[in-house]
Amino acid sequence: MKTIFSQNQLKHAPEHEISDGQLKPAVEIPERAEIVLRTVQSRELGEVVEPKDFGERPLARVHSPDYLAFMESFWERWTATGRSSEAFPFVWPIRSLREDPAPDHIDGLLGRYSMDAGTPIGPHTFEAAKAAANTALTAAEMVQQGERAAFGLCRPPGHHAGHDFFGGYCFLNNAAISAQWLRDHGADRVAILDVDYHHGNGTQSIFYDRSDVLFLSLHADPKVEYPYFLGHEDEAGENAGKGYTRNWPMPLGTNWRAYEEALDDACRWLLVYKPDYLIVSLGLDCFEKDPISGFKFESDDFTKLGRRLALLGLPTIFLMEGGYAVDALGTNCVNVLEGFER
Ligand code: Q9C
Ligand code: ZN
Repeated sequence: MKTIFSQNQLKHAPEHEISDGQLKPAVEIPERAEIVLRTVQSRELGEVVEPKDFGERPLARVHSPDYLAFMESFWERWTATGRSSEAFPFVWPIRSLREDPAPDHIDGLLGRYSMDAGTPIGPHTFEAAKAAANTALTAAEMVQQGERAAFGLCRPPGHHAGHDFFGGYCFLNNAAISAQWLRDHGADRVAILDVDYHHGNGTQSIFYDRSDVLFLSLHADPKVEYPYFLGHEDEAGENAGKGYTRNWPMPLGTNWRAYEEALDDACRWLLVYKPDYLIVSLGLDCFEKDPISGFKFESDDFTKLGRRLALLGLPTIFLMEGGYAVDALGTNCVNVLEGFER
C-alpha cells in the first residue's frame, strides 16, 4: 500500500514535556516519523507520496473557528509577550470557573483551548499539524478513489484533540477530519477503530451524538491511565449516537491474547455496522517496551493485528497515532501494514 508523508510534519519538534512532576525530554518527537518512513522504504511497503493541500475547509468541519484561529495566531501572540521558549498551559476553566467571557491574555487562552500540560506548542507546531491533517485527508481520498488501503504517516498525532482543544500531543484530530471528509464526499457510514494504547477521547467526543460515524476504542483503563476522564465501558453514545460508540478498557499488563478477544468483539460490531470505510487510529504504544505505556505487545503481535483487520474486508485508512519506543516503532508499524496485506 502507499504511504503518505510530508517533511513539514517534522517541524513540530518539542524539547520537553511536563510528566511525573518534572520537565522531561519530549517523547512525541520527529524521529518517530523518520524511523517509520525509513522502515516503510527498507521493507518496500510501497510508494511514498506527498500529501495534497486540502485547505482550511475540512479542518473547520471538525474544529471550531475560534480554536483554529487561536492555533493559527498562537506563536505570534506568544512571542509578542516577549517569550521565546515552547509554551505550556497551566490554568484551566474547570468547575466553578467561567469559560465565557473568553480571556484576552494568551495564558488564559492556552488553558481555554487545552486539556493538559503535557503538550508543548512551538513555532512550527500548527504548520506540522496541518501537514499531518493533509496526510490523513490524502490517504482518505486515495481509498475513496479505489485503493484497498492507504497509510497516512501522521505526526503529530490526533486522537486526543477535540472540537476546540489540544492535548495528549495532539492538535488536529486527523482521524475525525478524514471521517468527516469521507461523509462529505459520498460515504453514508464511516467507522473509526482506535487501537492506540490511550483512549481516543477527542474522536469519541466529536462523534458522540452521531450514528453516521461509529467509534470503537480499545485502550488502557482510564481509571489508571491517561486521559483518566473518558473511555469507560459505560460510554456508548448519546441521543442519535446512542449505541454508536463502544469502549473496551483493559487492565495494565494486557497482552495480545487478552487483547485479541476485545478486538474480535470490536470486529463483530464493525461487520454489523457495515461501514463504507474503516479508519484505523493506529497507535503503536501497546508495545511492551513503550516508555509511557503498560501493555505487553511483542513486535509479532502487530503483524497479527494487521492480519485480523484485513479479514474485515473493508476499504481501510491507517493513520498513525502514538507509539514512543522509537527504535522499534518502524518495525511495529510496518508489521501491522504488512500483516494487513499478506
Ligand atoms: N508520564 C498519544 O499516544 N501523558 N498520546 C503521558 C506519562 C500523555 C499520549 C504522561 C500521553 C499522551 C497520541
Ligand atoms: Zn497513545
